[in-house]
Amino acid sequence: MKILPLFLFAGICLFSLVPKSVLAQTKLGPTPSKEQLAWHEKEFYLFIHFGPNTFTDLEWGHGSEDPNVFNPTAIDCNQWAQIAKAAGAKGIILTAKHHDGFSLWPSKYSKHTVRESKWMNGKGDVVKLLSDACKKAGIEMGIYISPWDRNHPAYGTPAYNDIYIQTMKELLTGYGKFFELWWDGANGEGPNGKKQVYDFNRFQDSALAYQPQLIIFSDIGPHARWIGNENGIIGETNWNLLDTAGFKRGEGAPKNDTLNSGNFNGKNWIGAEADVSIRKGWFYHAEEDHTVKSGKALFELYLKSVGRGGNLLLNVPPNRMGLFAPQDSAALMDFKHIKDAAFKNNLFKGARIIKTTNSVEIYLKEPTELNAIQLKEILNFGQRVIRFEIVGGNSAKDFTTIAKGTTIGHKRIITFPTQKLKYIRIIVKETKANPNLGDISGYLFSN
Ligand code: FUL
Repeated sequence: MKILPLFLFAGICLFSLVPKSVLAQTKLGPTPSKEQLAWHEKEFYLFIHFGPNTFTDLEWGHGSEDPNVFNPTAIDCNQWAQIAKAAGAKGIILTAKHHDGFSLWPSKYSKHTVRESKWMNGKGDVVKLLSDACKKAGIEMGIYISPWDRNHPAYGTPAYNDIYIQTMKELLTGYGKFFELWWDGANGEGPNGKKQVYDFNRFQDSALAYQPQLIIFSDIGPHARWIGNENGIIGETNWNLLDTAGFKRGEGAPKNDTLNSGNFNGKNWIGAEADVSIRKGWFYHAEEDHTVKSGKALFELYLKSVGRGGNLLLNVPPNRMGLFAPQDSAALMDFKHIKDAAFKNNLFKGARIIKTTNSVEIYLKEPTELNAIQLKEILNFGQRVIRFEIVGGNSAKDFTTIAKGTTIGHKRIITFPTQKLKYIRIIVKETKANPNLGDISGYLFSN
């Protein structure tokens, strides 16, 4: 294959600014809000499952647990926030209330809370401790408030919808801004054996009235979506677009495959968020200490989530002391180390770059070993690229195909067997409209 014409703009660096041609463009299909654009930039944050289950070794508490079981002996939310920060996480989402209904803050609307426990003589508030710790560490906080409540006596009656709204109000008006509100789709039975008919429209309107900047996550957004699995793996094809009309959260949600890849022509911008636990369960269980994923495994997950245009929400559950366990902290630090090392040297730095409408050519000074290329799409005007190919070689004669892929989105990290390359060409083979590619960089990840 022949190299495209001359390097007209020899010496320019990678396009880090939005090019004029992009600014002049009009929107194509649904586009992200400014909050969603900021959310895409976050890429990686932690999830914290903590509550009575930590002490009873359950995953789904029954709601009838004695509140006194909740008694962390050395809780330190600063440790959580500092480790999150050190791991490169941009925030922490806390299970303020899981399905057992136990509130990690002294909610006025429940009798199953930290107030009823002997922890800190009933004066404790985990939401407050974590929100202070996140502010101190300079990371953001999000909140998981399970609509399913196996404790609340009103669950299963219309009154519960109002109670749920009041509960959200307490959290959304009492602790400063949260970046995300996490809605689980689970809808089981409550203490009276009844299931709740959730009024999600009112829940949504109320939550956004209290905190308009919130990104609300659920199977169908409205702002961020579940990816159809809890393994942290987003589809290789990943549209930030989803059709939600006629679908519900939980049962009645779009098919898992659809959630995993989005809809090609979806009517709403709803980015993918991959939730996965660092260990087997969502809550801490000592017998699962050996299941903690290695730093390398976490980096693989990063490539399959953030590297496929979504965000990674990694659950790290504190132990019964109320601390991240040493294994989990060590794995997080390994992950950070591997990730930093992987992206330390952008081998395309200083390269000549030529951009045409549908291709980008990278001309390196000398043949260079590479096994990863990172692409980005500027999303302000819509996600566009359908299919691309990466070709390259050492001379015009020996060009071969290095990788092929579908969709780019916020970030696409393509890995391939190590090759020595001097010329690389990214060709957009199919696109909905003029592609808006952002920075392109190349790396040699160590194996
Ligand atoms: C699920 C819940 O049922 C699990 O307990 C956990 O909270 C997970 C993140 O979402 O649907």
